[in-house]
Amino acid sequence: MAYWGLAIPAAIRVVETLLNEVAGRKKGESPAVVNPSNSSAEAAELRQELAEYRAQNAKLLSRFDTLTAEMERKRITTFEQLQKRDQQAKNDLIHLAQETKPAKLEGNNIGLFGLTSTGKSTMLNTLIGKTVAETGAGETTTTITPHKGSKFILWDIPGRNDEVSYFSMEYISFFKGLTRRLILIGSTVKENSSLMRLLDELGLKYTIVFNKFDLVKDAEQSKVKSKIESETKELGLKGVEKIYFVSAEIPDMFSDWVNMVDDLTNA
Ligand SMILES: Nc1nc2c(ncn2[C@@H]2O[C@H](COP(=O)(O)OP(=O)(O)O)[C@@H](O)[C@H]2O)c(=O)[nH]1
Ligand SMILES: [Mg+2]
Repeated sequence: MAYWGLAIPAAIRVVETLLNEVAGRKKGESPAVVNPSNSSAEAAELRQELAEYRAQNAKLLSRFDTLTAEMERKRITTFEQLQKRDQQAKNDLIHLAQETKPAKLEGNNIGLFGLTSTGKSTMLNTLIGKTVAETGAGETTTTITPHKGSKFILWDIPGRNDEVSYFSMEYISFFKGLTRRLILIGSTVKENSSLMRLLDELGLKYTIVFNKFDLVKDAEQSKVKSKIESETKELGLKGVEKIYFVSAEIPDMFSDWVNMVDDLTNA
């Protein structure tokens, strides 16, 4: 992991490692994100922090494990399915989530959520002002990665289609610890409403970002805006703070870009 400029604070690195371990475990990978053969002082400290975290939270972690094992058995992978098929498990999850403390993230930490190809990595590069994340067709980023800019730390959160990683103490703690949650969409609010409903239940606010607005014809733009706004109302979403219509590729094209950057800078 190579970083530039000011180093990523250790607390942030711990959270990054935890999240990627959970995601790996849910995919059936072995949890060796922290390479055991890496004997550097930094890696040793990280391993120690992780062990302490697990010891401190052992009880809550095991309650989460029991619940998610049950959900896996029932093949429940999204929050929407959970709401429809298992009210009891949903209530249990909300309960555990309430007991989960926000991750202690230093500074202004902003999460970029969105399905594959909605433009998370492109937006991150534009916001930071240099190419730090790989972009392109398909999912080029498979792990959660924090990138440090001068005003914020941006977290690229790959759009996995299975959200089972989200039903974990580590992820919920991370969601709670973020200063802003941006959910990028490509054409409809519905494409990611399951995540929005989960955040609603956690009492967390989020910002919807309609990216690639440059691809919408001039004559269609106001229609698309009203469609997205009415969709948000119809879905009954509670935590929507703002909706921005932007182009991460041509940021100067829409004034919402500057408004969004101001908002993020003052988070
Ligand atoms: N026209 C247009 N294309 C974009 C915009 N943002 C991203 N893209 C393109 O969409 C594709 C996916 O972008 P990427 O940032 O890799 O998406 P990610 O999977 O969400 O990280 C790339 O080919 C980008 O060049 C935008 O605002 N306008
Ligand atoms: Mg990406």
